[in-house]
Amino acid sequence: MRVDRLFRDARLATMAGGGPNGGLGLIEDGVVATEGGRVVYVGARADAPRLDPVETVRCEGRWITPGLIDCHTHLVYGGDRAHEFELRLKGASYEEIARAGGGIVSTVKATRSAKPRDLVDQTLPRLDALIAEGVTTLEVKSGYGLDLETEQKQLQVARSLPEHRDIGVVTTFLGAHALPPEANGDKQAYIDLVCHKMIPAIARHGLADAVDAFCEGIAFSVEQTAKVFGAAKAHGLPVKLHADQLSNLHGARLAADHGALSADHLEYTDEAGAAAMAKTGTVAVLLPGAYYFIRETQVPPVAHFRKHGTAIALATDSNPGSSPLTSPLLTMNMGATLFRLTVEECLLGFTRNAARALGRDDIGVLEPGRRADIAIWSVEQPAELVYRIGFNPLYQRYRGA
Ligand code: DI6
Ligand code: FE
Repeated sequence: MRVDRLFRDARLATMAGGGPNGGLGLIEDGVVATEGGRVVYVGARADAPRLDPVETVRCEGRWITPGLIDCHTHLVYGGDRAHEFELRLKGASYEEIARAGGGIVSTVKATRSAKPRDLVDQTLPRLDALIAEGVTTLEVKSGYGLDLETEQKQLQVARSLPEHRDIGVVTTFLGAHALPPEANGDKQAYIDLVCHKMIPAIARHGLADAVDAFCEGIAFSVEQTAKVFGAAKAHGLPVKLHADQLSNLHGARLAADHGALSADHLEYTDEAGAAAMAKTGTVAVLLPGAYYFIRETQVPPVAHFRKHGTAIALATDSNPGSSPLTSPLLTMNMGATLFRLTVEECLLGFTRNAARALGRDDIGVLEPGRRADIAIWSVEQPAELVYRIGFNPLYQRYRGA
């Protein structure tokens, strides 16, 4: 069989098979053959058909995984919040900072005033950090515009990133992230704007692959979130949710009831929420970077996810306020150390289950027919990808067509 590229002398973690949170699909002395940007063969060298490659990549015993998928980021925004971080370290409270014009509103201001080109320039170093650790697809949320024009600008910038780097981008509209200052505290009116003006326009222009909301005391209620989900569905867009991050508003159940692709954060989710998610196949996206950075102490209910078979994914949640993190490898280490996830759960969380959280069945697993998105690692065993802190063993990264 003639193929574009043959990866040989490799050890493979294909991520195929197993239950919702198990099954790395390990193959010793494996090969991967790709043609037209897709995987055409993956398996043991001994079982492979005769392959006639244009290019051969000798992996010298290194490990191959699918390219990593960061399924929850807020990567595109203006400005930064380092100064606010300094103030917090000196004892300022979140409220004091917000009253002094800081917090999420300062990022909204900086994002509104940035030209698209400036946003691209500010985003690329963060994107490069992800790419350097093997990321081949990422999700980017809006939510720092909070008006139609800026939300569209954020999504357009996110959609343009593949013009600058070899990366796959999935976009999510997060208009219901926070209340903009001009709403003068009227959450209901702002949610009406999101539902009746923003979602229809964003759907019409094809700018988002999904719709997300922040359901929380400091953000939007269950009823307001349900309205956003209704509008998303009316425009054919799947939904996701920032749920139960700071308190249990039963966001996990709400997400499951709406057939959401994922519910994310979930520190305060209860067993009923975890069970409801398992039933609808809603993925639990855990974000240890935010847990760490805001010094949360409530751990997400991992035992309940395991018991009910709720698929677990992991992501950086890269954002300027609660998770200024651009390292999937450190995120996996945090998932293991802080949430006691297993090595399998961490690796599946950045591959197969991350793909599910984005509703994608063409990435996240190495198997025939899927995209040839591949990361090659200079490690002796997959556990090293989770075990090390601040060390990057990526050898090569490939993206299919
Ligand atoms: N949850 C968070 O932790 C961030 N957004 C969200 O929905 C906070 C974002 C920020 O402070 O900029
Ligand atoms: Fe987030």
